[in-house]
Amino acid sequence: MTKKALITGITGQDGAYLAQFLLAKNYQVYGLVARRTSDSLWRLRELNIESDVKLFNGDMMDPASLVRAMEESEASEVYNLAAQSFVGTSWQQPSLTGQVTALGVTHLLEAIRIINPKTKFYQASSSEIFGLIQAERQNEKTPFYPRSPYGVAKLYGHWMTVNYRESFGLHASNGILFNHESPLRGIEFVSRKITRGVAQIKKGQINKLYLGNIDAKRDWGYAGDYVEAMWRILQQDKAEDYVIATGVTTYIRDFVRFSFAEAGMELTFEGENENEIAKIAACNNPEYQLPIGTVVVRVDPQYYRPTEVDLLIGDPTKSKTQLGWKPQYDLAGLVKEMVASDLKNLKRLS
Ligand code: NAP
Ligand code: G4F
Repeated sequence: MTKKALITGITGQDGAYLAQFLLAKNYQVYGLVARRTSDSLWRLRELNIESDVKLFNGDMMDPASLVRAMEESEASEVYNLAAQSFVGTSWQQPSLTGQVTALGVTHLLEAIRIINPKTKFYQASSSEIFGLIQAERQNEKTPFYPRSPYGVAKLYGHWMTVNYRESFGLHASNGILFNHESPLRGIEFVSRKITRGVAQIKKGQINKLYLGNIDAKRDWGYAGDYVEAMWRILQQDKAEDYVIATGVTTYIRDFVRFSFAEAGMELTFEGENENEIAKIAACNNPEYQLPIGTVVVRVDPQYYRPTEVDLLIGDPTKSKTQLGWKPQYDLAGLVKEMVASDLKNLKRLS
């Protein structure tokens, strides 16, 4: 019998890749889509799956719409990927972040209890809940210390998932995912801002890229690898929580360096913090007309956050041994694909 899955956040980076992955496994895929005045289906179109999924209008802040989506989809697996997911915005809209990213999880868990408590539930938890890290490498046993309203909201969703598993016996699991990127990443996140910036500089559309704290470190993987882990988590007999990460961490400044190098430009960094600039040190790509010494990156304190997560590095031992999951992409492969995509698709608006 065809399996049915409901994905909230299907229009986002992970939602689109997960829908593509499940369709390839012959699932019937349903998605919850919040009403927007601008086109939010571009990622589904990019992957050529827009007409293969069935979409319901709904919102994580509207519990009845979630009950209806559960009822109409008859899903046996629910992936809750919807969130106000940008950490920076969570200080400007902390209440909205709490409504969507935290309370939305409870609304969906309640919809599952009402319609079909046998439904398997995946919650998109986040390495942001480790925040001010309490262990050198973060795993499922590491204490949490979120550092942003987003991190706090995710921690609420995380614990509600655990609580509904323990209180009502739901098959409810958290995937504690570390940063994962792709050509479909939103342009506000630093990875895509950088790779798109490289393409814009090349085409002469901009001459400088302004960034915030480039001394932070992240454990970056490829989104396509991570959606497979989500599916594997729901195929387990017993619901549990899993860290999904590469186990490798990299400075933002090195992501910058690698991205420019991918396009044929070597950089040197000068100064510290707000005086920091990156200049072209060598340019082996004849398509670039920029002279050696041109400043292409400048640190702008407007992108600093009130509190920062300085370092994340996951320990994915449990997911490797229990789920048999391991990432296929390394950072070099990821950067290569993102830069190539941005050079090709610069006309695309997002
Ligand atoms: P994303 O691209 O920002 O996608 C977020 C999705 O949530 C979009 O489809 C968005 O719809 C939807 N959404 C926002 N507000 C909503 C609302 N009120 N009601 C219904 N839907 C709403 O995020 P992502 O990178 O794919 O991440 C997927 C999930 O994993 C998120 O929960 C994120 O917090 C979490 N996570 C991500 C990472 C990562 O590195 N990517 C790591 C750990 C955890 P619109 O398109 O219409 O705005
Ligand atoms: O790309 P970011 O905005 O991602 P962040 O804050 O790590 O959050 C992402 O990963 C989480 C998992 O750990 C997810 F839960 C969350 O939904 C999201 O997907 O920023 C990464 C780092 C930060 O330290 C930030 O301060 O890059 C630093 N950064 C430096 N300059 C910048 C910039 N971030 C952004 N967005 N823009 C800058 O100009």
